[in-house]
Amino acid sequence: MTTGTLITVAPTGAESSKADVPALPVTLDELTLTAKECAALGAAVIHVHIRDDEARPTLDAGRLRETVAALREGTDLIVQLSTGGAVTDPEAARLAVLDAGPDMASCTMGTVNFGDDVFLNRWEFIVDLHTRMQERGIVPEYEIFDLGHLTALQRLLGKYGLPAGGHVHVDFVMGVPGGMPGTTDALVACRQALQDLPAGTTFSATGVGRSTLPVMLASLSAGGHLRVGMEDTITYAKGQPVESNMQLVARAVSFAQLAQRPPLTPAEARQLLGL
Ligand code: KMH
Ligand code: ZN
Repeated sequence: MTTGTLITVAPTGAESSKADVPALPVTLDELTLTAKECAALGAAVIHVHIRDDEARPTLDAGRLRETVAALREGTDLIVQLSTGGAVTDPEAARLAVLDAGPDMASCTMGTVNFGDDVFLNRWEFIVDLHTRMQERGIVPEYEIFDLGHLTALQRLLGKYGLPAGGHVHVDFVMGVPGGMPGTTDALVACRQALQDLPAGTTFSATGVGRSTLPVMLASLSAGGHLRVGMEDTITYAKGQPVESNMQLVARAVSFAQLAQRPPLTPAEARQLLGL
């Protein structure tokens, strides 16, 4: 059944530097302002990576708690912390992200080459993340960088049970050099594979770099949801840098409206995601 569109904004990520991308929100003030403006446009979820005083990626526990509190105070967005962090972050720090008590957290379903790096997600680590989120009532978003990650998710749910809230939501992260391509064919293959997951499983998709537009269009036409933001996209069109996360959210909202699947409110999104 086709519903409205869940729009997630991923405003910062861990890969771009502030020096290279000055519009990237890196301070708490920049992040909360971005969050408020994206919420006003139609975003319902914010996928959060934070930075330190030098704008480097960090998983500092105090900063994460402060960030969750500020986003809750300033917006009604669903706060999803990244447990992916940067490719250099150790597993213990990534697990400790859950201590900040977000509504949701990401859980990547396997190891993937990530440009010249490796984004390591061992099976035991995935199991730890999944079961700790179950215990704490944190709803996961399972990040799928490759088709086989969906098979790993099927195995995870079969062995360890459904996530907190009982609903399964996945995000196809497409077009990472080393992962699946950001194409309609790849998205359809992933959506087909959802038939082996619990009935009612929902998906979002994001296309990195130049796959942003094809993935957005494919996801909307296939009944999926959207993640957009400067974590994944820093070029709006050929030769035109992204000016702000709001520009990307506004484009996603207009595409969703064109598809007659308008943005879900945060309250509707909470219902969809089992929060
Ligand atoms: N920064 C990437 C290495 C996530 O947030 O869970 C991992 C990532 C996935 O962004
Ligand atoms: Zn992320």
